[in-house]
Amino acid sequence: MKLENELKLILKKDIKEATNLQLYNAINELVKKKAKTLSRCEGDKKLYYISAEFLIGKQLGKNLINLGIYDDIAQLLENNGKSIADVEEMENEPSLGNGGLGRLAACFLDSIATLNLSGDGVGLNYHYGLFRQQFKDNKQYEIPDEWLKGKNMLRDTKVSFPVELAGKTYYSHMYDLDVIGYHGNKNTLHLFDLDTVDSSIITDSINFDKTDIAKNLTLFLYPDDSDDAGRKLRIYQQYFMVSNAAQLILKEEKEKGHDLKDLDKHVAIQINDTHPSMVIPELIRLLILEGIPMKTAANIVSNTCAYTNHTILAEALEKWPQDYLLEVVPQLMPIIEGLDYVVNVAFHDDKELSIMDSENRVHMAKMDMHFSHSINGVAALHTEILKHQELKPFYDIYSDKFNNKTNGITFRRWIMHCNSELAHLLDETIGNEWREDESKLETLLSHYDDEEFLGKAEQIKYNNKVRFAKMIKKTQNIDIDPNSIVDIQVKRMHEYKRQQMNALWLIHKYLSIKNGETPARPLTVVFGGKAAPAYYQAKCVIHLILCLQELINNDPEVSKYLKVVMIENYNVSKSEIAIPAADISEQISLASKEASGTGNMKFMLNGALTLGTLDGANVEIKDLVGEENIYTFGKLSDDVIALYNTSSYHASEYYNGSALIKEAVDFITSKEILKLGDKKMLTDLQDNLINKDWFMTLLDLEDYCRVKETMLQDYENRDRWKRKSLVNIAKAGFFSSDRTIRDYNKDIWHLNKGE
Ligand code: 26V
Repeated sequence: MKLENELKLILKKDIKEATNLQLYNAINELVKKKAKTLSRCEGDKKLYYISAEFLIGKQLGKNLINLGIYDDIAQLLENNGKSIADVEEMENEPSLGNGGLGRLAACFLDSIATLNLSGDGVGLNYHYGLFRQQFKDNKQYEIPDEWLKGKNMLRDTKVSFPVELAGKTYYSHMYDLDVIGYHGNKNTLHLFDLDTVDSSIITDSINFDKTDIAKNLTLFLYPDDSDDAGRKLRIYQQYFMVSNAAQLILKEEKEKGHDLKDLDKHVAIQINDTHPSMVIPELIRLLILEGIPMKTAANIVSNTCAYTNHTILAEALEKWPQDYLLEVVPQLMPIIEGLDYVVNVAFHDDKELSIMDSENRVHMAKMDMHFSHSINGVAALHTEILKHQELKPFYDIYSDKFNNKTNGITFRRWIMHCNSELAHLLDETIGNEWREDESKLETLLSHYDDEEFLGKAEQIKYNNKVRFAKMIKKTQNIDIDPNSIVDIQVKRMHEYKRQQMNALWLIHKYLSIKNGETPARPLTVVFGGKAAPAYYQAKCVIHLILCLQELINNDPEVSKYLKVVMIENYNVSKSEIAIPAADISEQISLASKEASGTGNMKFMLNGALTLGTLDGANVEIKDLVGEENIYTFGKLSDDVIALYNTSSYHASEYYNGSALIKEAVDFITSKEILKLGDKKMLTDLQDNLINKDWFMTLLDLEDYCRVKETMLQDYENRDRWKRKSLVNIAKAGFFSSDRTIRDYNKDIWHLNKGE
């Protein structure tokens, strides 16, 4: 049947007559109908990717692309006076993740299905995803984001498992989401939920009774873990997730008639950071209940499970107090103690290797490393730091288990959907094979001097700036000039990511314009990102940026040349509008601290040039594009690690030793800023920079200012800049998550025999 007729049949009216919401619901039904006809991805082995976060973003556009009908539907709507973008806007955004880790899981599911590998995701169906961020008085406020209201893509299933929490049995409810591969078959994302969850326990903002498990278990994504009740709830959530996962896996294995002793031959489990680590003792426990001896069970599980580390920040490595585990999951403690005993016997009570420490805390990552067959970092530098620094004692005993899997992004969302104009220009220029085979992007290099391509790409960048400017005008009523250079730093707010360094540069720039040094071309500096509700320092940085936004945009002398935008409630959909508009991609973390970054890859693919430290995957970007097509600055990771090891970094020396630094830091509490902001927050931020500065902002500030200035000057050589941009696009193929997933499969999962 023709698409038009199919759609009308569901709509029961003319497309012209339908509202955008009716169209959204109808097209959504059409997607579900088409997904039903797809085959499941099959293989010799099945992967279960367990993750507490799947930051899947809006589904409609991506599904239409993967079904190969996006352009047809867009045309059909246009012929009827409607716009696909307006219809896509009707979908509630599922914010089931915090940032990079959750978004990576979503990109991976897309690639696993696209490569026709059999692999399902397993996670939780949070009723409220990450909070919605609102700005008032130049501060962040958090409000609940009820993404499940209205129609959505979830499929109700009858599947339910009993899960024991603190001695009480709860019955789960599984919801499924189709994961449609690009021009391919489908897998499933299983999200577990509890029917008794009740949003009436929310008091104000995102606060709620953290002790009422029946009502709060899957209510929110990672509730604030700054107090004990919050931390305990995280254990409840994690166990609920992995117990369901383990039961689902064993059920499917039994249904296939497989012997559970052969689990590792039929199943691969990827543990996404330590949040799902309890799947190891839980599976062992269930196998023991099936009559398999503990030692054999532990071996089977080790051969099945693989662990991915996503951070070297010590505070982010989970350690659970034994008391909490005894209270919430008493059935697991004997298993964990047994595993700890095995480790202690094998390694002669070496405390560095023990799962339990002297304060009776259970180190989840250590359990993962002992009882899985693969340990991977997420970028080359990150894996090296894990091997030789953070996890060295484990690398010494398990060197064979360590491997690197540099992150990637799905090109379906991060160019085909968010920048369809550029995608079509690529088709026109190098053919459309790059859509199935990312390595073909490199053929764009032969168009290095192709003025027609360069001109068209420049025009598309301009169009994307216009689209971005419209969004900012509509949502925040700020005017930005599409002829300006657009410089963007979007990511979670964290001191190690150093948004504060960019803000200090902004002050420096503001003061120099005030001083009569006017730039050659206007500049728009864009920030976006949420701070964890309990993360005070990050909130102070947001506060400073919002004060600067108010000061600079309202200064008639300066705003001709410089505009500041802090995007409110930055999320996946807003990133899809922002990233294609960028000229400059800010990736300025303190070297050694950003495990990989994935935003850096999205900007590169969309033709922005990176301004960054040699951290995470920036190192690999540099290796691919060459020194002349990236702007790097700052101390190297080895220097930074040495500074930490010798405690020899003192921010005050940098503050006192540089007029530029002193002037910028002092301005944080200038009368101009204090007029707009909260004295305590601004003073605390300033004090912290001068007296603590744990993530060494002042160390790199001068070099950052120098290189950023060079970059802005270089922008004026348009011919060269456009070519640099071309090289970035051409070399981005390596960062396709299809490549990453092929590597996981080849080295870790082996989902098909002979592969
Ligand atoms: C978690 C926490 C939790 C408590 C306190 C501070 C803190 C700091 C960082 C984190 C992040 C945990 C893991 C994570 O999201 N890592 C990100 O994973 C991305 C995908 O691999 C990677 O690109 C990012 O560089 C990495 O930060």
